[in-house]
Amino acid sequence: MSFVRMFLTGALTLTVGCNRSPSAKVGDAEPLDPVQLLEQARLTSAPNVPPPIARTSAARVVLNVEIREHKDTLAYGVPYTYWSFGDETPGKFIRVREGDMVETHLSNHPDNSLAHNIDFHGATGPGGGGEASFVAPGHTATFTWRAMRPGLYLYHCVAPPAGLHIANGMYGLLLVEPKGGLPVVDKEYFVVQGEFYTQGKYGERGPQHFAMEKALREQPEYVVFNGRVGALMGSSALKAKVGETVRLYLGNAGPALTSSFHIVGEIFDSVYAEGGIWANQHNVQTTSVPVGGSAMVEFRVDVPGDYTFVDHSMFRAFNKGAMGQLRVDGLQNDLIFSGRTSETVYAPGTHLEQLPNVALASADGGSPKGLETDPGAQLFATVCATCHQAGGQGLPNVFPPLAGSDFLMADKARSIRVLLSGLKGEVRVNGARYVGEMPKLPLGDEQISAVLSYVRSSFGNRGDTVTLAEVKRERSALEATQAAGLRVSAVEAQ
Ligand code: HEC
Ligand SMILES: [Cu+2]
Repeated sequence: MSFVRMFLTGALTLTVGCNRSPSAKVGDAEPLDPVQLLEQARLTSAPNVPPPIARTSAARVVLNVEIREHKDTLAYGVPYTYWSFGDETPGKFIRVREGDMVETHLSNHPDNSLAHNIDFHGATGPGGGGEASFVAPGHTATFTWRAMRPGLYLYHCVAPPAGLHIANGMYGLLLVEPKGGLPVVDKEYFVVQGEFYTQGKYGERGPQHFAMEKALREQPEYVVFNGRVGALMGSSALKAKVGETVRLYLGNAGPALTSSFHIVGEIFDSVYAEGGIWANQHNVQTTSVPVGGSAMVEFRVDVPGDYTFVDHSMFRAFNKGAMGQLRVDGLQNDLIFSGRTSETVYAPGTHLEQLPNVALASADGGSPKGLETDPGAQLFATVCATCHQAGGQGLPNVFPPLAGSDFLMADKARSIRVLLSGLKGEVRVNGARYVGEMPKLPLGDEQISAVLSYVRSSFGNRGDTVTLAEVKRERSALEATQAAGLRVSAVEAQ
């Protein structure tokens, strides 16, 4: 933008009157008069959303987007070559106003090896701009389109094969704000679901490459929010305070699976289904976000705590990465949610001895730490916490605690064997008796070393790391005994 144009923009902004027409109906076309204001597009990186647009008339919005083919981290220890708008997946959130002319400059970085383009679902015109923007490395394509219809829209690359470009990360969200704006809320964030089809299985270390057979079968190894496993977990969780209203802008790039978006322990006050601008439903538990589509949800947060959000197709959430967190700070409100008030033994006429009432140990150390960077923390949150609970405190009589567990800390080799073979029969942990079964989990040696190192040094535990060599030693010993025809369980080996 030239200096003169910038100066003009400033001057014009000052002289615009406040002529918002409250009677304007949705669907009324903005009069197609020449747009006089000029400004740079408002863009933010995930999960942040640019502030509402205060202008009361249309502008010519200059949007510069650069395409990068670059290495980034898909999950701990898993580098992947992303193709992105900008250098992040999802691309930046673009906020324009109904009636704006969007002057789009799409630059394909000279280091890239492929041609790409951009299809704005919010544009009216052939290909959403796909043809107009198709551009080779080292070139910039420019085209202008008018944001005729307000709503929340996906944008993505549609260069052939389009599925591959999307699966490699070329997508983002665009909000065309209605003339009168959206209802005012305290916090706005955006979350885009996407799939990754890697040659290696979920969590397998080392650089991963796209697997076409898996894509054709629509069986991704990864289903993630905002581009990678743990992007919205732990210290990167979305944040709000008790009493605040939150709007989430949801997108689903797919390219295959419809999302059933759900926040555990929260109800959407309003849902704008499929990203239209009418709140068409209230009090919704789960909303679907179609592939190539969007939805907006609004809710007020009333009770503090960590709220996990998922694609409620549960194996995607717990085994493929489709999980994030919203951390709500503020004062407890017992009139809405008391938290656990007591815990007693339930033994209706069984032979079980009556155990004394056990107070539930509170989670030491608060929320899980380092989820996005520590593979052990990630595994704990997605695998172990289901049974041993988020703070490692266990469930009295059902799941033994890992927090402060004498059983865990007394014998490192034995704890490795528990993870290698599972555990069945009676165990005593901190004086309490547990008769249950921990299944043999499909964990590799690196995963066992990571999760045990994490568990043995978290929740108040003070242990040293469990090295890969130690795990391998136990595995060979186990295999040797098995080969010798001896069946041992970790319990017998105590
Ligand atoms: C499906 C539920 C389940 C999952 C998932 C699970 N465990 Fe367990 N775990 C149990 C049960 C039940 C026991 C007690 C078994 C018994 O009574 O013999 C146990 C026992 C243990 C023990 C020994 C007792 C203690 O408290 O120190 C350790 C250590 C342990 N689990 C670690 C883990 C780790 C680490 C993970 C995650 C990689 C994990 N478990 C995942 C159910 C589970
Ligand atoms: Cu592309």
